[in-house]
Amino acid sequence: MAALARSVLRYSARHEAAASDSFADHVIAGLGDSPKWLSAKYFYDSTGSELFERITLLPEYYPTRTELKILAANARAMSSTIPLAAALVEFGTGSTRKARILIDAAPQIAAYVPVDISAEFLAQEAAAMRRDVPNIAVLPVDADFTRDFDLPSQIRARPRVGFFPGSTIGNFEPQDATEFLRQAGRILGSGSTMIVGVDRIKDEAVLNAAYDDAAGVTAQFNLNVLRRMNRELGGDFDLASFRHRAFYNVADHRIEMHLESLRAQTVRVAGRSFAFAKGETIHTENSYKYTVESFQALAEAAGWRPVAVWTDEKDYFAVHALKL
Ligand code: AVJ
Repeated sequence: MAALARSVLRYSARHEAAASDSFADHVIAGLGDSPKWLSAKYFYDSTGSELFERITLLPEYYPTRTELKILAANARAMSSTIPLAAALVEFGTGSTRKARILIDAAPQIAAYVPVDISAEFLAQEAAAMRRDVPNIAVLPVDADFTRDFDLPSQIRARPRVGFFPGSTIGNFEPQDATEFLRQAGRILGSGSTMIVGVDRIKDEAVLNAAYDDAAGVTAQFNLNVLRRMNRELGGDFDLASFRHRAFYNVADHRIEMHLESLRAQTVRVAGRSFAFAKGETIHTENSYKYTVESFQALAEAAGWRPVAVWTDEKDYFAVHALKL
């Protein structure tokens, strides 16, 4: 499913330091902490991935359709930032839909390198791309894109273009986003290009609605992590005793998602008991928003030079081109 790629992000350095790679250890660390937290990467089991796909179609959830519009409207201009015989390296390929827009507009792209931790999903997407675009080399890399990985030897001599759409970068803490871009630069090498989709700071009401939709799909998406803990870790969360909360934190420029306990209760999961006060929350996600300038400053701090930015008519979303 499209969302698998997102599951490798470190959502906070502090949180990650406390938690190991296993879901059980993560839950024990996060629910044992005060305030309680869980990494947003655990949203994306198969139900969560399907719910995320439904989110992208909601009237209130503007990011996906806005970015697709920006890509389609500016694909030729984006193509002009891409060198001859380049390799397009996509970090955390969810669906290849966005990359296809670039590839269709940039016939000089000679190779496509989707990087994802889900080998099965990757093989599926690679096969579809080979079928539809037979003239480019499709070279999938089964790796965690937030860590160091090796590019396929076949593209050693090619200029590289990184592609990181979807505002997935917003799930990183800002200092981790800088570190990620620096790391991407190390992997792609000097002279390379990076195209990054970033959600923008905007009217609070628009942001709040996008993460608390009228149909309640985002609420289901958030609450699904409780269901997942019940199923995978023998939990006894009563989903009716928690509610979805999402709000824009103006000072920190981020949407926060929480699960709020509607009563005082003790829950068992992963072989432990966790007490909740009435009104206490589990912090389940941060989704950082940037101005064009604040993202360019972040990119510059990571060693990249902003060369172009494309936006929509409402200034909701930005696609940045960076050069190293
Ligand atoms: C996949 C991280 C880009 O932050 O907008 C959507 C995830 N969470 N609704 C976002 C999400 C709630 C999404 N990203």
